[in-house]
This record gives sequence, C-alpha cells and structure tokens, in this order.
Amino acid sequence: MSQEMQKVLIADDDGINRQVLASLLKPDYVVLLAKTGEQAIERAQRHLPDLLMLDVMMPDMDGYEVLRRLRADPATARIEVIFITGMGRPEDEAKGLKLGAADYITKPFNATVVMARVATHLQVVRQRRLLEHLAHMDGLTELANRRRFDEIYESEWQRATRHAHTMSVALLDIDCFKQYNDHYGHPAGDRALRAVSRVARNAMRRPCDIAARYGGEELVILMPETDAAQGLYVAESIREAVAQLLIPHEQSVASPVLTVSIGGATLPLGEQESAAALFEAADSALYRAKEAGRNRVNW
Ligand code: GH3
Ligand code: MG
Ligand code: MG
Ligand code: MG
Repeated sequence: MSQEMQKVLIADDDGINRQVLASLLKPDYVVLLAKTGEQAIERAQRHLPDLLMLDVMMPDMDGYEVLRRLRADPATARIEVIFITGMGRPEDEAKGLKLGAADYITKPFNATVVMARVATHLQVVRQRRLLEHLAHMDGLTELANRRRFDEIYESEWQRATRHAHTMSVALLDIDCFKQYNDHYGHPAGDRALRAVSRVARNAMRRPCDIAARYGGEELVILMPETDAAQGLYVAESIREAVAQLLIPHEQSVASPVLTVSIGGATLPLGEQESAAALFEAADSALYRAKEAGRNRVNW
C-alpha cells in the first residue's frame, strides 16, 4: 500500500486555534479546515480524513453532536476523532471518550504533546488499514478473497434489488487445471493462476466492478449496474485474453493453450430472486460451458 500523506481535518470555530493547529500539522499531513459543525460533517463525508481534530464548543452544533452524526453514517463511522477543547472537566472528557473519540486534549495545549498524540493515532490508523487490506486479500492472486467478496456481494445485492437495478455475476474456472498441475507442476500452476487473475483484474472497467478468488482455481466477477450484454462482453474479453496469454497446456482437452470457462447470470432473473439464486444461475451457466466443451462463455 502506498505511503501517501495522511489527511487531518481540523474543526474549530476559532480562527486562531485552526491556524495554530494547522501550522503544527502541515509539514507532515494534508490539512483540511472546517469552521462549523456542519462544515466538519460535510468535509468529513467528502474527504474521508484519517483523523478529525474536533473542537467541542461551536455555535451551530457542538463537537459531541458532530461525532454522533459521523458515527451514525457508515461512510464516516470509523474516522478517528481527537477532541481538542477548552472543556476540561473530567465529565466532559468522559463523555467524549464514551462517544468513541480516540483521545481528548484540553486547551491550552502543548504543541509537542499534541504532535506526539496525533502521530500515535495516525500510526494506529495506518496499521489498521494495512491489516484490513490484508484480511480482504487473497495472498496468491492478490485479488479480493472470498470473505471480502461475500460482504460486497451481499451489499450490492441489497442495493440492486432495492433500486430494481440490473447486476451481473460471472464465475470463471480454469479448464483442465488438475492436468496442468500434474503435468507442469504446482508452482507453474500457481503462476498460471496468477496470470489469469491479472487478466480478470485488468478487465474490470469501473471501481465498483470486482474480481475475487472464490476458491481454488475459481474466480468470481461482480459487475453492478451491468446488463447481460455488457457482462457477456466483459466475460468474453477475459476468456479471449487468457487464451492470448498462450500458456502451453498439452494435456487440455479444450485447447493447446491454457483456457478458462465462464458462466454468468444477470438480474432480474425472471424467477424467484435471491442472492443465492443469482449465484447458482451463474454456476449452472458455468457447468453448461464446461459440458459444451470448455474455453467458452455461457450466460
Ligand atoms: P475442469 O476443466 O472441469 O474445471 O477441470 P479441472 O481439472 O480444472 O477441475 P477440478 O476442479 O477437478 O480441479 C481443479 C484443480 O485446481 C485441482 C487443484 O489441484 C487445482 N488448484 C486449485 N487451487 C490451486 C492453487 O492455488 N494452485 C494450483 N497450482 N492449483 C490449484
Ligand atoms: Mg470553539
Ligand atoms: Mg474448479
Ligand atoms: Mg477447473
């Protein structure tokens, strides 16, 4: 993962406070500013900062309320928050921490201490992101793993059915891969699987399209807002690109080079609809592609 500069949003109604904090943080972080509670929420939603330095007393909305609202929105719920405030009573601090703030700093503050605390919290944020990334990724193919796919599939399914939108899912399975391993060896099989995964990843056209390793040598491709014709087009381009890798496969019944079969299905199904039914429809389409001779797409 890239080590790009982390973003800190400073929300304080006092211009001097904003300036002092900003000048402390600017050398090390991308600094964003908000003058009101409303602005803090709007900027947090728009920029998704890694950390929010939040004043408590602001005329339009106090910092506690800002934090409550950020926590209530899944998009901003996990932004790290440090209160930085003149409200120094222990009950104020306890309230802020109970709402989920990572830290509570009272004014007047010591610049060195603030910098140290900010650095510590941002380090934790960085490590958490890295762990999340690793937990979602398949180590061999560097595609999303099954767990990640299941999460995304569920939420995209909900979204598609709520808005009556179309959505396509495709299952890809390498042809005669057992023979490939037997003949060329498991390390060569791993390399081939990685090459096929790269092709699938490169075929994703939009940020919401996702290719994941479903298991073994099976990949799954989820394409929200994609009808059958478009899905078929993507699947066909993947099938073609894999064949064009020209990875020799002497033992394949389908072709002299390594190939894949792909089965797809699209919402609406026109029958009983469920996330499982859509997936099963893609799986049956894959089965038919295999039956029909492999190295083909079936929708
Ligand atoms: P078909 O064309 O019907 O799909 O035949 P197949 O041989 O590909 O199907 P089968 O499901 O019988 O075998 C899948 C093989 O994929 C078995 C297993 O050795 C291999 N495989 C699964 N995961 C990996 C992996 O991570 N690395 C390697 N090298 N091989 C794998
Ligand atoms: Mg204030
Ligand atoms: Mg298989
Ligand atoms: Mg196979």
